[in-house]
Amino acid sequence: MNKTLALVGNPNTGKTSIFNHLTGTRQHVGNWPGVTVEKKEGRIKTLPEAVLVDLPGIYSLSAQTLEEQLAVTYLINEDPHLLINIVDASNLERNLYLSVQLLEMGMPLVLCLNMMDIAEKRGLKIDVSALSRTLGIPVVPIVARRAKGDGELIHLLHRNIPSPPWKVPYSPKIEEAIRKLDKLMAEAGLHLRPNRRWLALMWLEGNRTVRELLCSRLPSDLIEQMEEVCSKCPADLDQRIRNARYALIEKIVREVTRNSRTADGPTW
Ligand code: GDP
Ligand code: K
Ligand code: MG
Repeated sequence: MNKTLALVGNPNTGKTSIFNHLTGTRQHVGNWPGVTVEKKEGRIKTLPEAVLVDLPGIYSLSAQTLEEQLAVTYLINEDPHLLINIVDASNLERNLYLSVQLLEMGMPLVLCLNMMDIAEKRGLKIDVSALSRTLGIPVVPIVARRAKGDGELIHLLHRNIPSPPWKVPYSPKIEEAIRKLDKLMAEAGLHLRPNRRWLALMWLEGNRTVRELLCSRLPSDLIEQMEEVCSKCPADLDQRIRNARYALIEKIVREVTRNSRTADGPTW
């Protein structure tokens, strides 16, 4: 059986560089359905049963841009076996926003810390094992431009990666809204691969792709009840959800990074 692996990350983090290293000439370039955004698929030499997909570059799963919509639709419908999240190590905080959303989605995930050469040049030290422990997933440092770290990544891809239970702590009001939405979806017998907590969050954030999906799967009276939950929430709800994620990310970044030039952060 084919195993699908998907490369996901912000634009210009090295996804296509890694894709090219891993697949060589064993690749096929087409378009995503209905649009002229390039879709690359390929096979990894030492993992012939796997199909590697290079997803469009995105900053979040909010489904505002075409690329985000394509990626979210892909993640929900194609149900890849493993996500390889390519992260720009020199821009950790911004990149981790997507990582946190992917962790909330609950799919098996490995994190590739790319651009380690740039991070080093800037004097940025990242405690890779601490980051791995905090996120609960494997983290591999690489330099895609020089094909450094490919071996460790391929080694990881042979392993069975579990999806860790992962939660961002939100305020009591948001948690209550999530609980209500979760209950409504559970009562309707909704079973989708992304967990209901993630679907609830995306609903609260006004994610268009998730909205279309749920509206097509659930009866209209239930959709009305789900809308009612939103209408009782503060108007800046999506901002509050973002802020909670960023607060957690800031804390993680403080704990796992140190700048040798400014000597801030922990020493190890
Ligand atoms: P994508 O947009 O995520 O597919 O990123 P690309 O693979 O197209 O890479 C974007 C740019 O970053 C290219 O110029 C790459 O050569 C460069 N790049 C990729 N990986 C590294 C790396 O580890 N270090 C450095 N310095 N540059 C890199
Ligand atoms: K690019
Ligand atoms: Mg690319």
